[in-house]
Amino acid sequence: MEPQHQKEQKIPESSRQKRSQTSPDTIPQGNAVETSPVFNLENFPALPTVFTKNDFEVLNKAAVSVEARVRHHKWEVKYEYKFPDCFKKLSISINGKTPGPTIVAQQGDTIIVEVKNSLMTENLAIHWHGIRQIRTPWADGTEGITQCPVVPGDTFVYKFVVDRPGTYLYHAHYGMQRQAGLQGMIKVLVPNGIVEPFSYDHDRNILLTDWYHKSTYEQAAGLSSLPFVWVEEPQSILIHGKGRFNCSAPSTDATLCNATHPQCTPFTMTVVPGNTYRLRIGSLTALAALSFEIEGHNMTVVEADGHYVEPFVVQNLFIYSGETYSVLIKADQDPTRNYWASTKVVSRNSATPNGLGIFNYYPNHPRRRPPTIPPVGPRWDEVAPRVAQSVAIKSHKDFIHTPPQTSDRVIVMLNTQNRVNGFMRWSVNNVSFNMPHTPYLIALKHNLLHTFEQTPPPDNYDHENYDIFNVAKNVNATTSNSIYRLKFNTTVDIILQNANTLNPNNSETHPWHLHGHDFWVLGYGNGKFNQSIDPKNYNLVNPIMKNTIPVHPYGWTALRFRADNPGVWAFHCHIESHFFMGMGVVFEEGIEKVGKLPTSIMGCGESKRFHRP
Ligand SMILES: [Cu+2]
Repeated sequence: MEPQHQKEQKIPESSRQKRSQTSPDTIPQGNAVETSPVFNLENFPALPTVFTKNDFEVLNKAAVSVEARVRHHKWEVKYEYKFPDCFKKLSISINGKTPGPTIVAQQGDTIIVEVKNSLMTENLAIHWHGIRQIRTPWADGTEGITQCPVVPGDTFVYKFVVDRPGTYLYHAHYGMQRQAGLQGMIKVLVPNGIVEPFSYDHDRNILLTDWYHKSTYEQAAGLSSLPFVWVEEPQSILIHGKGRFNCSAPSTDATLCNATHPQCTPFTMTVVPGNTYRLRIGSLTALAALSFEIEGHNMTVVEADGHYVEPFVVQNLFIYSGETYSVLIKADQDPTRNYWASTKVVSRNSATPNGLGIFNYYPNHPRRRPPTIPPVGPRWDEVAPRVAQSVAIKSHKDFIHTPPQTSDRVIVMLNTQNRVNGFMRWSVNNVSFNMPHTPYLIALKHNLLHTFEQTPPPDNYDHENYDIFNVAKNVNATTSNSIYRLKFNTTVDIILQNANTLNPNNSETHPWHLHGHDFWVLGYGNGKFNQSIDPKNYNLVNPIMKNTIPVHPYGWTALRFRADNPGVWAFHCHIESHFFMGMGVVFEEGIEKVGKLPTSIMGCGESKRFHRP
């Protein structure tokens, strides 16, 4: 593939065309300091697979200037008491904010985040979710995989390029720290002069999360105890950090709940009648799959995980942890009132109340209660509409990245709940993942192969004899920290195969997230995947590319990716407790092509001897 940057030419600021026919909000600078306005094209990473000929043509036609900037952020991460749903809880903040500040950048920019760990007694690592980290695999922020944890008092500098426009996320990737609040969004805008395949007047973003009142430690201890203590359902759903717990509910400690605390005023999105809003929605729930809707308004889905979608209209959007979407919403209803924004837990029979916010038509008062009862949302136990929405997401016709038509390797991954020495675990092909002490990236680059198990995990399960519709005959699994080593530049298919849990008649939804890549979504199916029949029905024409995908109850999901990004990459269930209990794998590809590792990622396990402070 030819490098695209040689075709680009710079145009002076004054003659540059308006960035878009619409007027997306300008980039707020906040604490971002642009330190270098000059872009060195030589440093711009090559873009394997996902930058198509079509993209080159679009770029060339527009004679776009990719005058990338360096955006410098200084973050202090600490614990603070917060009342996001009126209930007092120690929460992790970034520069005082939970969720953290939204990173706004333009395609091609270099992001530098200087993270100071002021958590006092806790390590941290921050993952940039959806950013592929091409040529910077050490900046992926996955503790135990790409780096050692950042110890209290230390400052760690993440530096990476955002090479593609779209909506992305960031969050802690250390223990179960994410759900304590260390999370936020990344918005990458198109270069000047590029017109997106849809138009809007304003660009907004919201992060959906679920919220527990118990601490992460209490939960982690329970999950790894005998007898097992489940985390249960979350107390609240938060819309961009705002929710509302019923302080007068029985057994609520009144001294910890303050219904009039200013932090738990409802989330409000103010709109001007007649205008169209691009709403970027991300989910970083710890457990919940969600449905999101704006009462009385349709939403047109236009982006998923940084890729343009062939537009389709929904009343409610199903969104799984780790996913992002952009929807267009037109403020075209009766402007004399406000409307509900509502999020509901689906896929689990949850007692968590719907998360409510206000879709406020200017000039009505932003907190004026809508005159209607909030929408009840879809049934939690109806799988078909969720599968239908997954299937509906196809690549926009002008932005198709045609997938390789064949693959070199097929890995079928049976998702099961198991026991290991009596402890509750989740497994892939009967292997439950354990994290090593020396991060794989360092271990592989420095040939410390004795630091993790070398027998690779299996590429399949006993699909002839395993009954996915019932509790397994043998519920025991093994643990391992071994990894899948992929031949560089090969095409790999992954089939996620769901099954029954340890409870009869129960199969859960698992959102799987791949680091370092986007994958093509080839198809979904019910029941057991049939390797000789089902691949014939793969969508090899216009599949969407994503980085996070659900496997639905008792179903399978097929995806394909190119192992073309040198590094070591996690692929795991994005439910915090499931990954904690072993539901993940690790891929290595092209380790010999990885550049010299920065010593800042070292200092733990056997990498102690490489660390020079
Ligand atoms: Cu899961």
